[in-house]
Amino acid sequence: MSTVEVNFDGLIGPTHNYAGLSLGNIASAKNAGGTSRPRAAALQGLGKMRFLMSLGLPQGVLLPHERPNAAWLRTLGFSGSDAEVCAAAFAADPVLFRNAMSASAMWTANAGTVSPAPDTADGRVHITAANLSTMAHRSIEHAETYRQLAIAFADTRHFAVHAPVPAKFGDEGAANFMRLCRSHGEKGVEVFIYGEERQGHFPSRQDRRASDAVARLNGVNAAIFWPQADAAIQAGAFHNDVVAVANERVMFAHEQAFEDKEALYAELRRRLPEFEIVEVPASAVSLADAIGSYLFNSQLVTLASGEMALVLPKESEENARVKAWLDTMLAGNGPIRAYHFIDVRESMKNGGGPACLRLRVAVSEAALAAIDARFLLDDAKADALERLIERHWPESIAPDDLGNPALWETAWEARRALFQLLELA
Ligand code: SUG
Repeated sequence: MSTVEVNFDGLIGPTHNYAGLSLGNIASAKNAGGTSRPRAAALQGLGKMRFLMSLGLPQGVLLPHERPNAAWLRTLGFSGSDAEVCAAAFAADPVLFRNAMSASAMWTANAGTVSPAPDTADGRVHITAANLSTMAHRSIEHAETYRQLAIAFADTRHFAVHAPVPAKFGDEGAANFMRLCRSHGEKGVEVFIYGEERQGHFPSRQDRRASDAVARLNGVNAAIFWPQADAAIQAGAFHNDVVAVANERVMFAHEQAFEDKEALYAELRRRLPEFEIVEVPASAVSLADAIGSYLFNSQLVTLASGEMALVLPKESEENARVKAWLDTMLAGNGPIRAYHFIDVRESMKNGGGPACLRLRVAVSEAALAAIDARFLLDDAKADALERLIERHWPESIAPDDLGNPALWETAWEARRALFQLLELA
């Protein structure tokens, strides 16, 4: 039976804004205080999903979370109706309130870690929701993420969805995870990349113990745990997927992505003789260029022809050194045979490229059929979503708008309309 990989993209929510909440995320800091365009952002994200479908790949969608998050603010002692809770929180602590407005659930590479069936002890697909405990605005995602995953993957014949590991051990999900295998349907080696705290000015967000726990929860047969290079974290690679991506037997990575990279490559070769590394040297593309262009935060996909293609952000095309490297790569006879640039600029300005916006779930045909179809996309649903976004998503959000009750009502109403469209309670 054939196995396919479904990309579950996060639909970009109506409160998408630039509040600069993520220390260590250079784009988020640079664009803090700017005016966002939620409608354009959501349409860009949907455009990416449509593009992947046009490549012949199945596509899924996860939904924006309830924002502003009045339930969370209530746990912090604010009371009254949702609007009263938000008004009180905004008046008392506008910085705190910004966390309750973030649309960060769009970056579903951080929703959880997925171990496909061929890798796990019981032969089911295992998914552990990520706790995202390092950043306040992201730490409030896991409850709803877990609920959505539990609905989408409710069929326990094929799936097991696990609650996040406890908060002390920061886990950022698939953004720090790579799977190497001959093909999606074969047994893989799962590589868990963690950060080692070395007192740098930027935090590492993935705790080794969290990676260990996720591998145990998912029942992973073959796992490797490897430290992300501190140089990469301190240069702004707050997740491993900013400097590396893998697909089947191929890893596409920056030379400075990992500590002791030769040992990692040797271990991967030992476990998977077909392993192939496409490594970009710092002399061609510096870490700063890689992080500025998000070259590695691309989707590396296998097409029906068996060839691999990269789906990159437009920012990679606009960096002359990155573009030159990509052209040299294509002129050679490496495993990556095509590239496509797409516009997800609104998300990019918060440090979220094409790869951040999707969670990969490799499934057999039978498991695909068992996924709750409300979370799968086709052209008709994409058309309906587009109309919904055009109608309900705000055109722009300036920093001063965040405290405006009319914006809160618009966001809640947009979510109600979305849930109605998808027939979700
Ligand atoms: O966690 N940005 C996200 C970007 C996540 C990117 N994901 C992956 N690399 N997989 C983050 O830093 C910025 C939000 C703000 O500043 O308002 C933000 O949370």
